[in-house]
Amino acid sequence: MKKHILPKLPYSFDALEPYMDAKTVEIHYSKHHQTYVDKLNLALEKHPELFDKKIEDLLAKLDKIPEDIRTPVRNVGGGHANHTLFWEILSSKKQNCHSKILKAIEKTFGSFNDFKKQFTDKSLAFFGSGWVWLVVDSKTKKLEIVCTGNQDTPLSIGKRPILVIDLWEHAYYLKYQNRRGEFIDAWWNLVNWNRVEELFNN
Ligand code: MN3
Repeated sequence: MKKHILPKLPYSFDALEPYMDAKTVEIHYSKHHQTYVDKLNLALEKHPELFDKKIEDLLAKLDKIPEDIRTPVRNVGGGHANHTLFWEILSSKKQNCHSKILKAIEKTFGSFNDFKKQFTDKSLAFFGSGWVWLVVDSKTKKLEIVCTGNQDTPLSIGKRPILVIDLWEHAYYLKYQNRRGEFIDAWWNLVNWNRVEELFNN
């Protein structure tokens, strides 16, 4: 039986300053994300055979999860997987989008700036708590921008996420309060395009 653990943050709490402040990163990672991991482990104790499966595989087939823990797996399991990707695709080193992912973005959205505008507009317009994603559709292999509420993940609808922004207020409220637009603009400076490229090529 292998319990889920909080993945190591690939940078220090203050590495994303000034765009994302150290206190927000610390609380978001060591409190919010940790709680999702703990609650997921607690739920899986009722069906310990599921500890052998990867979280992505559990979320991809929610209908196969026993009914008594399906909702917690969806909510806190989603919270764990979503935050894992969220941290992974951020970097303290400013990077430009390049290589194959840039070509694919240009092919789908016209230009990088058109993609950035669409992604930003959807993030601004999104109501409530949730996530905006760049995904690869498992069947068509095409890029798409997808929004999900709460802790839902595109994995559950057959789409593979490669970029994501967390639009829950806990992701930005300490520094930006109600100014979600400023947070989204700042977030673009942190995207780890090298990692997004790797995820795209996988
Ligand atoms: Mn969050």
